[in-house]
Amino acid sequence: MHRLRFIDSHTGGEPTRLILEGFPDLGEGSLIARRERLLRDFDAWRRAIVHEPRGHEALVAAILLPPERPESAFSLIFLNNAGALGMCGHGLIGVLASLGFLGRIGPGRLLIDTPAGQVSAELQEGGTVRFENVPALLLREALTLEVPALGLVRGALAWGGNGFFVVEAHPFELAAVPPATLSRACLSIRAALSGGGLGECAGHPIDHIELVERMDERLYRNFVLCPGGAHDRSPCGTGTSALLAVLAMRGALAPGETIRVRSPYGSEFRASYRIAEGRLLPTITGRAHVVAMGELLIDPEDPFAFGLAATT
Ligand code: PYC
Repeated sequence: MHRLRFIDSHTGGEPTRLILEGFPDLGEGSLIARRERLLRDFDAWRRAIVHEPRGHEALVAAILLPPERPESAFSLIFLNNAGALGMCGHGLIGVLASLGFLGRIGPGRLLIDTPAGQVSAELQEGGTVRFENVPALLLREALTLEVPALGLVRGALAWGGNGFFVVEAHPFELAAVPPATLSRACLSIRAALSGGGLGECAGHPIDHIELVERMDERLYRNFVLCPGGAHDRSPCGTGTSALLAVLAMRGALAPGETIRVRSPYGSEFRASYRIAEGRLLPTITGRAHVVAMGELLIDPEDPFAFGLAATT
């Protein structure tokens, strides 16, 4: 029997499962090399953790690893139902709240390595976490796509630790449309994007679709479809970072100004950015709650030990 020690949290409704102990050794090398090794040699473990019967489509797992850089406290590799992420904002907030709950970290700024780069994060009162993300980038401005059954949608390709098509012109009032309808629309947008050869831009996979609606001058609502077909229950930290890059390049938000971004379930992140050495550095603040902890048991005799194939 394999045993994995875990702690679960949610950040504005989006779940994070932090794996503390028991994951197979990923060996030496960069975090990107270790993430590749994980997906090549230990993908069954990802499925065991994330998929049914232990997980579900929206779950993001974070594997806690030793730091890659000497000044960092630890490293994280984020896994979802489709593979691995570059960074995960809601996941990082969940990880810090969970480590705080366990007494393994206290208040104060920590540096953390992720495959997308080094981030800094600070645990505040009551599970609130503020982090400065990897640099966000606008990859392609003013992209208009013809999408079957939706018509023309317009947006921009941007990077916030993952690749996003940030769609600002679309036919939806986001709060009035059920998530299943928005998910179907995002799948059509993603198909049109890859059909147009835009599934990747400047070496970055564009595998998240983010519908955005401006509610007032400093408040946005979003809906993010993740690579495995689940939608983010939180306002999506990397998606909010990508949105900041779009707003900054358009001159719609100055450094230091704060916006709020609201998820389909009403949870919010606060977001702003600074410019350092020509790079746009997003700061995101959100809150997580711990919901469970214990051991995942993986019985090699169990036909579904490594996840239901139907959810892969
Ligand atoms: O918060 O960055 C995020 C995120 C990415 C995918 C799901 N959540």
